[in-house]
Amino acid sequence: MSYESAKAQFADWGVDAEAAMARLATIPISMHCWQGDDVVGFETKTGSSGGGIQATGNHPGRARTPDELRADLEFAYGQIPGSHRLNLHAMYLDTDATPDRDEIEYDHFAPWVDWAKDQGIGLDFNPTFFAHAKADDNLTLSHPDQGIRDFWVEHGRRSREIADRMGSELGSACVNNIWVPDGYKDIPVDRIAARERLEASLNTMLAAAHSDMLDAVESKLFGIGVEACTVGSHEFYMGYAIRNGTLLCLDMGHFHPTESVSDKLSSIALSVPEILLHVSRPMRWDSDHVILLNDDILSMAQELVFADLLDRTRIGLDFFDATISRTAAWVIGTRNMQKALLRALLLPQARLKDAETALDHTTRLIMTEETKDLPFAEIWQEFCARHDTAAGSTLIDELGRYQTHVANRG
Ligand code: RNT
Ligand code: ZN
Repeated sequence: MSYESAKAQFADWGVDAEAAMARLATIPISMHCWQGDDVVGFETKTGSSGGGIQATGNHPGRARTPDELRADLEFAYGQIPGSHRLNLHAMYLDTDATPDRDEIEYDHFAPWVDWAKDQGIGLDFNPTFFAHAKADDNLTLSHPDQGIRDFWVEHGRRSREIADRMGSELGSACVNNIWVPDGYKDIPVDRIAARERLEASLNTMLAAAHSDMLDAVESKLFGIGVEACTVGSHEFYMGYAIRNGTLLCLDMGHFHPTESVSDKLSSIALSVPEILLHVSRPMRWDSDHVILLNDDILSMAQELVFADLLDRTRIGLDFFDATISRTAAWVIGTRNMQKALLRALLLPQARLKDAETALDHTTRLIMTEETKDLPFAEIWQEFCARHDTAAGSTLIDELGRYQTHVANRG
């Protein structure tokens, strides 16, 4: 089928395929640097990620240096149509210096900013509160020891300064997302004290006003090793974000598996100005599998479009699979997020809403089911062609060639 006849089929439903593609091209997806190297980072020390998160697998080709990671990212961006950002973690500094986490400065990240300018992309940032000796107890900002809390507060304070400078250098506000692993393996007896400490640390960390960065806070249900209690729970951060005007980050792997994260968007949007997403695919736990074009992602995209939340939601990704080509993982996952958004933009939204308002649930069901047969693939292929990116089986060759090229990395 040609693009023109596909476009005509959408027009029969009152949908403008050109407008959908034009909108999709403006939605940046913030690709996470950590899929490229299994969440290891470029600090001099070695160690596991810790904090209850883990990349499993040993596929060849892991990026070992900032230059390798940037080369991989450039390749991946070349296979992804539309608009891009990069989400960096503080452990991905690019410098010969060896600062501890409480000593990081903008200069340690300046090469990333120069590169982002060349690429014409925006940057987002994250303080790294794991994979460090002072986080070995899985307690950081809520640690009972004031000295440890101060260390992490300083790390977070500096991260905000770095994010702010990145935002001003690039002319695009940098989201600085705070996730801490803090929690208890077994049942704590003073939960409120831990939460009061986390709150006080956050308040100190966030005290300075910055104009080119946005603060986000990320909740979690549980992690490996912190089964009994997560200090930064959903309720904790929902309240914190509302009271302090920060973004709330929803990671799709951070809720009970039967909860629908897409259903939360419209409720949360009534109370917080902006939302950050970590689009992910949990399998039985927060396993961070590469996102598929499945119902969870499609509903997420549909909520963003139908509830008109695209302008106040930052779409970030959070998955890491070390058993497959890491560049392919980025490309497949990011394209799936875009495909889901395109599908949502191609639905007859007004007619669906009219049927629901009229309590005509029969027509609503006919429409949701019949529109599943529309030729979404042709519009996606046209979008890829207009952005000079491969689609369909040619993508296999592109991704395979690059993987062969990086497979001999040690
Ligand atoms: C951990 C959180 C967090 C991390 C990244 C690396 O469960 O999802 O967002 O995955 O910061
Ligand atoms: Zn996350």
